[in-house]
Amino acid sequence: MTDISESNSHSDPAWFDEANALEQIDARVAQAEHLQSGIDYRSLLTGFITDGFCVLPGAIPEILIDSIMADFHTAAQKREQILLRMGGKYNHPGEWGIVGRRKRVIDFYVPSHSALEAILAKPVTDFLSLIYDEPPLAFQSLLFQYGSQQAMHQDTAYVVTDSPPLLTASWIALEDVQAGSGELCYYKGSHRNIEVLFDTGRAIWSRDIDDSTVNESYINRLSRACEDANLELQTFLPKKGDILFWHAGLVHGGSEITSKDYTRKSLVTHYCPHSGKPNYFNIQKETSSKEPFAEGFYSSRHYDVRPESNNPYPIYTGGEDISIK
Ligand SMILES: O=C(O)CCC(=O)C(=O)O
Ligand SMILES: [Fe+2]
Repeated sequence: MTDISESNSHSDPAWFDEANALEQIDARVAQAEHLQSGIDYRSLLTGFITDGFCVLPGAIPEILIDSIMADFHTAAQKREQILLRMGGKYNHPGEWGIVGRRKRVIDFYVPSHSALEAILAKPVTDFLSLIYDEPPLAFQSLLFQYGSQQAMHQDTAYVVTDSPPLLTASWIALEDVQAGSGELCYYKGSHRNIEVLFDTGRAIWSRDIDDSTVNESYINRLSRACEDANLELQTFLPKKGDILFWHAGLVHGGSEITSKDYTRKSLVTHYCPHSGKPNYFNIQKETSSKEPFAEGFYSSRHYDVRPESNNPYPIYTGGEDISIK
């Protein structure tokens, strides 16, 4: 069942990884049409290129976030429509009782229209279209109620597409995040020159091929590489509605939860260019589709989002047969 094309077919560097990327910003922003006013896209691109991430404050209106959270609470009563994941396993229909701690809701933008509006909000599609030179495809998301405490990693190790350097993610704060809640953390600048392979020699981890020691070794060597390069470990303490975008190579994770009652409500989404292909398109060929929404597109490994399917329930709730968190 595993079908991981490790061809990394896009061998040309993305424009934002070229040596003269910073010099390209002005022309690219000037050429872009209909960008939302009041947002400094030049600064965002500069941060993304230089640091591997950038922050867009107050990008998602409070009312939309409240609506996502209302959908989240309604969803608790409609367990069949929601897909949870915990400890590398899917959980469906979700046992909601302990959702708080380690569970995350997968692809909540399908059952929640408000979540879809947020992950393809205009500032998001504007920024990602500048990055991609075409509209983005949102293809996987995780909604967290508490900190993930996920080990440091680069997303390309687990989230597989045909164009690894073009993978991006957004992290939307669904509340003001407090220190101690298991904040998102990252090594600033780690998207450049930090490349650590698994002991297998591969750049991608596969749950059905590699055991957990392979993963642990990778995690340890990755953090060590960042420390050896004297990269600064930073944490993200956003306000509700702020968005952080990160580059495919940014080494990041969830810090330890030191105040166990603090929530850390957040929505993470992975994107590739609209013309790109998430790995699951090679496996679920019939049901994988790219649906337009606002100025972008979305797809899901877990739901059949084709309009003709009209099926609100997840269709794929199985085990971990490809690397895509
Ligand atoms: O939000 C976090 O703690 C990390 C999530 C993450 O790394 C991811 O979804 O790719
Ligand atoms: Fe990640």
